[in-house]
Amino acid sequence: MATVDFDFDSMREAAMGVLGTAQQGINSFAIENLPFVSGFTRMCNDGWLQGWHERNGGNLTYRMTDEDVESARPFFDPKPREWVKMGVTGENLAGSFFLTTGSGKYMRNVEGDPAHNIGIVEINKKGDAYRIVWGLLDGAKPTSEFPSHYMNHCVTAARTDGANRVIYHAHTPGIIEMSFIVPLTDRDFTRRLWQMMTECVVVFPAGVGVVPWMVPGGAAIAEASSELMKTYDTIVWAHHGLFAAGPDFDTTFGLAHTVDKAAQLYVAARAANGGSEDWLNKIEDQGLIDTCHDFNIKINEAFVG
Ligand code: 2HA
Ligand code: ZN
Repeated sequence: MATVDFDFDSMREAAMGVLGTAQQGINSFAIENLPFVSGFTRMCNDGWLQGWHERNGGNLTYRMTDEDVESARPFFDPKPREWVKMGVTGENLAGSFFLTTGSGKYMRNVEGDPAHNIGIVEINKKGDAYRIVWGLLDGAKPTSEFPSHYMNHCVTAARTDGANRVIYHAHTPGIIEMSFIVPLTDRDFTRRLWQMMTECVVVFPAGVGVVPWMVPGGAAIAEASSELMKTYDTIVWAHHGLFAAGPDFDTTFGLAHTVDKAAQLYVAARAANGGSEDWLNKIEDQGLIDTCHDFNIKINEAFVG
């Protein structure tokens, strides 16, 4: 009788190889489909489509919930990378995990290749260093603005009882244009933005804070921004763009969108008016106050009257 010589060892190896590849396929498919990752990558692409992210401009961070961390943990590297000092300290978010865009990475590439362009970092117990636990492949690092993002997260989380989770930085053209022609004060920017479109005062009733031109990427601009984030969800960086804070991707993107649309309206209306701010018609302060009253929203009274 003829015998067939089965080589069970090599058959098992081949089967394990197929299973291993399938497992990896499922894993890499799944992390991109976790709701917090897909919401994040969609927002990166939305900003790109608005024209706010030329080259590597702009960055986004999201503070993960405990459930997000548990759902992502199976995908974490077997061995986390080195701890890296941030140059700033924020104790109230020590131990948190963030999803962040990468330094030098382009927003337009995030959706197509998350693992190379974004990553998850863990903050240490002192709140002064991070380490990468997933993504940012091939030596990539978190955004150069990570110190600003982290400090802004610390103050907005404290101010909202933990509700705030998203910090977004975009090179929004309207805000950059306004920096040239409006005094760089919170009041001057806020009043002009509120007056441009009826719902602005409802969307950002506290107004916007303004940081004068500063060198980006360091601890000094992080400290200046986070000081203003104690009061505002939107910070103008003169001649650079804006920072927006919010509890989720929709609210934060919507805030940045509303603020920059108002800024673009201001610049266009002023140009159409021959450069003058002497408007024929406008929303009066009483109109802003009445709108907030009817929407049951508290307006920042420092900026009306
Ligand atoms: O390039 O936007 O502010 C990333 C930035 C730095
Ligand atoms: Zn920037």
